[in-house]
Amino acid sequence: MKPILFLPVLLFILLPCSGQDTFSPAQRAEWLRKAEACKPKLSETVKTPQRLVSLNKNEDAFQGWEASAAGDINTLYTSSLKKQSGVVVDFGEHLTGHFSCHFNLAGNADSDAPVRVKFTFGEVPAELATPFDPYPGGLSRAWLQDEIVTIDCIPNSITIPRRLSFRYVKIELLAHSSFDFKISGMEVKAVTSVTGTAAPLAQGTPQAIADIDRVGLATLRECMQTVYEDGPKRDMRLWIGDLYLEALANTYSYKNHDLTKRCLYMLAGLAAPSGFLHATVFETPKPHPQTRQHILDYALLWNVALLDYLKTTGDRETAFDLWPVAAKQVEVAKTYIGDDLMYNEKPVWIFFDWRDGLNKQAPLQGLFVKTFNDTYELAKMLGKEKEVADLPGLTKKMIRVARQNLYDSKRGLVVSGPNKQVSYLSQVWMTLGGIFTPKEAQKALKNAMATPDAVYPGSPYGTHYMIEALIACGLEQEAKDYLVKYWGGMVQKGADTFWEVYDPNNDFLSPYKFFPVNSYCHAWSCTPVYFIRKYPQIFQK
Ligand code: RAM
Repeated sequence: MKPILFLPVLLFILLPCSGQDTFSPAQRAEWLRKAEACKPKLSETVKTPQRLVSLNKNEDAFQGWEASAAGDINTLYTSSLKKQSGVVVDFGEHLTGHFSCHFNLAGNADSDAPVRVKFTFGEVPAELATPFDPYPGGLSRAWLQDEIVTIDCIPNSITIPRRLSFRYVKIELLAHSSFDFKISGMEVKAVTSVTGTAAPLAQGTPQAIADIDRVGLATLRECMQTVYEDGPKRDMRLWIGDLYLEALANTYSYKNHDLTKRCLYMLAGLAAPSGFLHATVFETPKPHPQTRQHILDYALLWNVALLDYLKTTGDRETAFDLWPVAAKQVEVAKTYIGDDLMYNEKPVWIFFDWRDGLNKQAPLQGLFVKTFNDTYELAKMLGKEKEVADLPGLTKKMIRVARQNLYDSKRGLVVSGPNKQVSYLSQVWMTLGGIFTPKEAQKALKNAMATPDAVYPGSPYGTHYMIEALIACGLEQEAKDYLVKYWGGMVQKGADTFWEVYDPNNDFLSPYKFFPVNSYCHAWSCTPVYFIRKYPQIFQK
């Protein structure tokens, strides 16, 4: 009898340690079903090339290369391709979609051998002018969009199997026989899930702002596919950090709230057995996570995004449904907090920005507090506050500890980590976490900006939160100036869509050791759309 009596007790003890799932299979299946039900249809628009361009070295151009007009597309279409190998075609705007073209005979010789053509698709000019090999990058070489096609017999039409993301395409002949042939009919079936159009800005909006808004809208449109992708060239997938910022911009522009809902559900359905959300998930062949890929700050931001979704849409059903996931992220967060109520150094990826050497201690403390406050607010809206009754007390203590340990009141800013690093993002997250008073926040942000060796954001992602913090503490003019200088800087350097990484002082900055593999249409950089439209009194005058 004894073993039988003991079995349930034993199971109860063993299961949580042996990988028992936090969420039931039925619950996960339901979340994924709801994600699928919100899957948008992609619209397809046929786009054709606008002109030929030549790539010229120019030290003043972005990354040292510019594309200048080099003739009509018909010049290419009407004469032999054999004399034009290396030609660069400009579609005139950033496109995401499927490329096809025709090959026709020119002259009276028959096609007697295969022709091999290399197409290189680029989002920015330098991508086409920089040799890819030997490849020094840290990510797969296959992200780069050079595609070799062999055409056995001409006439023929080809379609590149991959979905591509580009404005320019370089065409090089790798092998051919003596017969002559021409290329023609190049087109892209451009795809996006955006349906509506964004409202026009107020009359009299400064041109610099209108330009930034236009490029931001194009960036968002390109990234809104069947999920909020991070970048249509790379990584073509859903990341929590990108989702949150795209959702903000979408709220003030295209208003496709179902896409936000889909992404929140998909991430929930694919959380790890521990309940910890994966930082990134894939849609195909069926939705699955990048297993064990967690980013602590991203998991916390999912809660922030859910609260924002509820406030935006009033969709209580979804928020109720997903509440257990939000509650779980708080529990996960607590495992990274030590007895001293600061990050306990337990290993995990903490992101906040692409900037080498950025110390994350202070930013994380600020985000812990912000997330706990936001989660409590969410709980109250859903009548769930009893489940997280400890949060108000905990955040109070964490604020006190942050002020004691990180705030250098003499210098008027917070420092982070053992070397007491001064960074913009430390002040930013103390501001967003409500750890500073607005006055202290103003002083800290100004002080950081006035400190020559302070670590400043290296990507539009980090810069987004900088603008948010400047606005939050009332530094509206500074927010506007910063936004215009930073995103306007990209516009001036020729951006059709905003970039993954941008440091005004270094065009070649790359987290992947090779700038051509950076993404030049990156979701998290679209947020001027949100700022400009949410705060017309700051930006539209
Ligand atoms: C980059 C991705 C994505 C981002 C992660 C952290 O590799 O492009 O945008 O969320 O890093």
